[in-house]
Amino acid sequence: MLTVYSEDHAHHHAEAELAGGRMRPAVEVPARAYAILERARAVGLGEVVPPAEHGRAPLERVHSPSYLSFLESAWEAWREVHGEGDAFPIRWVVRGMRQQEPKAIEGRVGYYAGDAGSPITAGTWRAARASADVALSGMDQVLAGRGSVFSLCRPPGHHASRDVFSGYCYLNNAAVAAQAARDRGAGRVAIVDIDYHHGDGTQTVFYDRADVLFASIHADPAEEYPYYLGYGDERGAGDGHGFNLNLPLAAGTRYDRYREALDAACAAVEAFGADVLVISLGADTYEGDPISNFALTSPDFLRIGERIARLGRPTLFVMEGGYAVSALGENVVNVLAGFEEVAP
Ligand code: Q9C
Ligand code: ZN
Repeated sequence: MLTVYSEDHAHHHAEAELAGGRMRPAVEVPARAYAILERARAVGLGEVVPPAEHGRAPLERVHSPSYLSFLESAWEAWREVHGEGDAFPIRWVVRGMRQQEPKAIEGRVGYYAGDAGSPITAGTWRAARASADVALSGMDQVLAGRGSVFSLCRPPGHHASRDVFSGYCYLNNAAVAAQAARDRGAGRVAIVDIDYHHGDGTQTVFYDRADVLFASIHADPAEEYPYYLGYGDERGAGDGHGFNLNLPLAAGTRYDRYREALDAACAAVEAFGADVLVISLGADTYEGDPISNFALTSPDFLRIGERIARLGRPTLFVMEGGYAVSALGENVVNVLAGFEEVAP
């Protein structure tokens, strides 16, 4: 399988995140991407190529121009006030407040932030743009007729919506790639999100649309981040009604139960008749993940890849979460290798 990868991810390297009431070492770190790349090379997964620059236009199909301008300028504006160091929100726009971007950087950060665990660093914009280019270049290859491509994105994207950064995500790589496929003539695009966390950003982007199906298997948001979206009764709105499928699962979920949810997501993709499939590939469902509570084993990831391949669709894998760095390469590449066993 072709892998698209950019070294530029390393420009996003936060020292710490606010978690559990204190600053803790960041878990979304450059070593994640290096581990995946190393494993892909070790098992001979296939060629690794850099992305092509796609510019701002495909980003503006998903994100608002004002949000993109904010992301591009936020760290510099923060540095002018607070000096070197990562930017974090400390104030949010909540119920009853004016939904409008203020002038001060502290107010701007809080206006666009979904949490305080997603620092904006000096190189975040550069890395996030490269990550979106990795997804877009992968989609170029899929649309050109490659059956499957792996976009080794970092930072991840599925918690970012039109104008919100959150959950270590700044630009929604999977949504940008799915939209690009639609814009270039793919009739129906399905996104299946197998990250441990609900893809709230992706769901929000496509919630009122019938041309992009979003199906997600994730930890029950009543118990787990992102808490405020991802429940089973969210089926889509307006024209999009029936084109959103959430499959929340309990803490401790093992593969026997996970497989049933994956079958349900795959059945939805079949019924929808997807021309192109985008997989938001998180491996934080692994039993050893430091911030998650499912119990999938490394061999289970082979089964996931095999099941996805049986859908028989042109497929773009877009990397999302997964924080057990020592097992991350094996788990991610197992999904891709399992896929190739069925669909070489
Ligand atoms: N102390 C993705 O997997 N915070 N994002 C968890 C842990 C947010 C995960 C707190 C987790 C976001 C792409
Ligand atoms: Zn996740």
